[in-house]
Amino acid sequence: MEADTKETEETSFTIEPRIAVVGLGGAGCNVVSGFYKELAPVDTIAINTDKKALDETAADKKIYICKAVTKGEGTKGDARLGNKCARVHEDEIEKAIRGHDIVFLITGLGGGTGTGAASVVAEICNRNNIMTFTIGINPFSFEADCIQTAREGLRSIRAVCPNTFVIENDKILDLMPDATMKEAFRAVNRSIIGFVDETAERIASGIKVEILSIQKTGLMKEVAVDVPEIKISPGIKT
Ligand SMILES: Nc1nc2c(ncn2[C@@H]2O[C@H](COP(=O)(O)OP(=O)(O)OP(=O)(O)O)[C@@H](O)[C@H]2O)c(=O)[nH]1
Ligand SMILES: [Mg+2]
Repeated sequence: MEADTKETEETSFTIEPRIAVVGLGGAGCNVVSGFYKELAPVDTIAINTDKKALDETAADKKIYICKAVTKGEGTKGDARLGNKCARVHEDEIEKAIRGHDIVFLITGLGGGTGTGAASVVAEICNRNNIMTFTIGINPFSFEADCIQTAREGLRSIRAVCPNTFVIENDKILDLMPDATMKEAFRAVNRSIIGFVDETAERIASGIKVEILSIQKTGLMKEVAVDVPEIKISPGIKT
C-alpha cells in the first residue's frame, strides 16, 4: 500500500521546459509577432537593428541593436555589420536568453541583420547549454542580390547550430502563384509557427518522459526527438 502511494507521487512529477522563440531581423521579428499574438506558451524575444520594424513587432522582450552604427535603419544587407551589432549587445542578449531550456532562432537569410546575428545568438545559447534550433528562411530566387549572403550566412549558422532547418520562400509561389509578397510571407510565417509549435511539443513531451523515467528508475533515458517536416499550406489569405 505504501509502495503504491510512492509510485503515484513519483510518476505525477513533471517539469515544463522553458521555451523562447527569438526573431532576428525583419523576417524573424515578423514570425515572433505571430507567436506573441497567438498567445503561444513561449517567451518571445525580438532582435533588430531597424528601430521602426522593432517598434512594430509584438514580443515579450525587444532588443534594439546598434543604434550608433545603423542609425536605426537596418544594415541594408550587410551581414558582417549584423554580426558586429549582435556582438556589441551580447550581454543584453545573453541576459534575455539565459534560463531557457529550448530556443528557436528564426531568421530571414540574405538580409544583413538576421543573417549576421544568428550565429552570435546561437553561440550564446551553446555556452548556456541550451538546446537550440535555427529556422532560416531562404529568399525568393528573384532576390538575386541576397543569394550569396544567404548561402554564406547559412554556412556560418550551421557551424554553430547543427539543428538548422531551411524553408524556401520560393515554395509558396507554386502553391499561391497569384499571392502578393505580403500574403506569401504570411503563409510561410504561419508554417514556421506550426513547425515550432509541433517540434516544441514533441521535445517537451520527450523531456517529461525522461524526467518520469529518472524518477522511476533512477536511470537516464535518451530523449529521441523526431523533428516534424515543415509544411507550407496556402489559403492563409485574411
Ligand atoms: N517568410 C518571410 N520571409 C521574409 C519576411 N520578411 C523578409 N523575408 C525574407 O527574408 C529575407 C531577409 O530579409 P530581412 O529579414 O528583412 O532582413 P534583415 O535581417 O532585417 O536584414 P537588414 O534589413 O538587411 O538589416 C528577404 O530577402 C526576404 O526574402 C517575412 O515576414 N516572412
Ligand atoms: Mg531589416
